[in-house]
Amino acid sequence: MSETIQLSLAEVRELSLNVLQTNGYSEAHSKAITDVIVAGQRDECQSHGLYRLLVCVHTIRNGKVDGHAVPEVVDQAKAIVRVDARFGNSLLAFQTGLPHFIRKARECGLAAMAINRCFHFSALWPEVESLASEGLVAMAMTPSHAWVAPAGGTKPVFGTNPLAFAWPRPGRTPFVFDFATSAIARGDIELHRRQGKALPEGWAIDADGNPTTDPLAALKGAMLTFGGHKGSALSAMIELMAGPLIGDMTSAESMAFDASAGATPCHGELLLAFDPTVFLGDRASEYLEKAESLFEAITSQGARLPSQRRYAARARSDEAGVTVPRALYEDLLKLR
Ligand code: NDP
Ligand code: PYC
Repeated sequence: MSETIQLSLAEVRELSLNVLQTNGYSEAHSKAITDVIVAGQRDECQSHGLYRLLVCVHTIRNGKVDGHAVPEVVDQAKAIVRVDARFGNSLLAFQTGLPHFIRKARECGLAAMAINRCFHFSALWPEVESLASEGLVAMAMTPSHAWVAPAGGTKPVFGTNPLAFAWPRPGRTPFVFDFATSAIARGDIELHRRQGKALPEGWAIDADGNPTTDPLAALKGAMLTFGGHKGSALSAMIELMAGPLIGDMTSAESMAFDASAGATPCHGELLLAFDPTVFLGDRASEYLEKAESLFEAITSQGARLPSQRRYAARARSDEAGVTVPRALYEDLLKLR
């Protein structure tokens, strides 16, 4: 029997909705989560596609997330919208705040959206990509659980703390990057463990502070930041900006709040949006066109843009569906 199974995107959607609703997520939360799970699987982001349903179910079965929470929008300031997720998942809170956030960015030229008290499991690129589709330049960042040691240290302090950026390219898919400030997302280490595969060197240390390629030892020890002290500093910035600045938990506080339940991290998220038409007025399209020479200088020498792999995967999946590990599919069927 093949170790993988082929599913259409409609089948992925139906499976996700079924698993989430059966396990107690409201219709609104199930739809918001499913949109992002389907997008992750479609774009072959394995650590944040269907696999995440296992974590969503574990989180609600542990009584952590409120599967029926209704997010509340607070008009914090002229350029700041706050969304209180009320201990629900972040994605419905994002969707709820989005129209207010876009309106403020268009009125003020730049705006921030702070999402508070949310359980957050998802990739950030769908969020910044949706802002770029509105013609906005966007950034997003969030802490997670304290799994990552600072450069030069051995004890976890930071989360895997992703940072995402999107730049709109009229007539083309936007320039988007989205990465953990750890060497790799935690989800990828978990996938290596599920598949019994060794980790590449440089991702993690064991509980005694020694380098390890064993995923289990890494999960019990600490992950490392990408780029040594540079990733470490960026990770600290994300802790501060998407933690204390918006009145929410750091990764260490999220970990303490979890109390060893192994649930999705609970904390805040900060998003920023910039409207080029306010910065530049009627020169906006001229300068967006000028920006294209940067992308041309990258791709013309054979280097690729971030998200190029994802967009290619998207085109393939839209045409032919997705390939899913059979073991994961069978684990998910048990959750319906
Ligand atoms: P990766 O290291 O796989 O990729 C990060 C980025 O780098 C992507 O934009 C990718 O584009 C780009 N990239 C990769 N290789 C190249 C290359 N050779 N040239 C140019 N660009 C390249 O991601 P991570 O493991 O760090 O993160 C994966 C996901 O996990 C992210 O979406 C992140 O948001 C999510 N995450 C979420 C967390 C949360 O708390 N919610 C915590 C941590 C991570 P492409 O996709 O096209 O390959
Ligand atoms: O993969 O690092 C990760 C992660 C943490 C929270 C959601 N994803």
